[in-house]
Amino acid sequence: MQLEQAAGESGWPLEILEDPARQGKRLDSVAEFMDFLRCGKHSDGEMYILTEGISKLKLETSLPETLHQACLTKQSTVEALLNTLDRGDPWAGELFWWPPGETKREEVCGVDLCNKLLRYRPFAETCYVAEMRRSKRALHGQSLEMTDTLTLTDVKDLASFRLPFWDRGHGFLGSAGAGICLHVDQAWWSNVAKNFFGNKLVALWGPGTRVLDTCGGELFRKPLCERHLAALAECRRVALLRPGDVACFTGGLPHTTLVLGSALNLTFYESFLNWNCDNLDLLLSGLQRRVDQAWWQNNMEPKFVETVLGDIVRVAGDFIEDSEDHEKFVSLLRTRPLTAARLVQAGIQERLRPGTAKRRCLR
Ligand SMILES: O=C(O)CCC(=O)C(=O)O
Ligand SMILES: [Fe+2]
Repeated sequence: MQLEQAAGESGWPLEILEDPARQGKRLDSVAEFMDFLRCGKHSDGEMYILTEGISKLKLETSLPETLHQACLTKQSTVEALLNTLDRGDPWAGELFWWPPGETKREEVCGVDLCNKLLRYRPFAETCYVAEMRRSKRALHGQSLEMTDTLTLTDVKDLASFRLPFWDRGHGFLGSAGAGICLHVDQAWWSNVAKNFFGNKLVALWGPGTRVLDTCGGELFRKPLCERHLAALAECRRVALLRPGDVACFTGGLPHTTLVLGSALNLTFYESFLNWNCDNLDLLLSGLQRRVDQAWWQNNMEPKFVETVLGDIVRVAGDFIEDSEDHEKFVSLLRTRPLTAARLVQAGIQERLRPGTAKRRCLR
């Protein structure tokens, strides 16, 4: 898809989509992209895109075969998934839809994804399936981790380095006019977006933006109102993800997406924290937010915070790289007052005491 067509279908101004100063940085090199994942600064709103990343990273066969086929052959999100779901292996996921002319989403209630899709089937409104995953965690084939991901291999398996936190993540499926409403993630970590099929616009705002106050929880779809146009005029990065692209940007800054074109769009996200202290600082500041805010800016529940911090502390404390960056990372983790208190609560602070970590070289 060309940018002219994307502008026409979305209502996002062509001059913004084409603006060289706002382009996500397109790369051809896997090594450069992996370097951005491993230690790049994401907290300032940078976005990198690996063109044809799915094939370059050899992820073409990482989807369940039924889902892969259904995305290529079915016209609608509901039919594609109903065709895919196996009743013996239930999947979970949120099912959102938008009443005509509305930018705020409604949700189909329930737990079982198949049941929600069956109830939604008679309706013709645009819908989006978010956070698609297995209902129960299972042993991962390659790593022997317990995970609810649906993908068979991830960028995580291909990386030659270890990161403080790396979740295999979830999938998003929708057709033209669906997408994720403007939000920041519940945890301000980084994301790697694997755009398997279809076209999707992504906009990302920079630090200090007030865009959540004016447009939080809204989908930027045609016809765009003045508020949305004004918001887009201030975005830091914008990208049209085409089939096979892989992108990396933080979920700790406001972002929104919109599916375009006639094909179904399927994107899987992995979430991670790398060794860059600015990204750790962003994640830790996000953990200080309240937990009673609207969904588009809410913090994660304390029990999840403890799991995430626990993972970070375990990796950062046990796996020592002899580098200044790593020293700084551990020291920031140890000394941030609020984090330190939560580490004590979770009973894991002693893992970060100087001198207790095993000294082991990463490379
Ligand atoms: O719609 C998408 O691809 C983005 C999903 C997303 O930002 C999220 O779930 O946090
Ligand atoms: Fe997000």
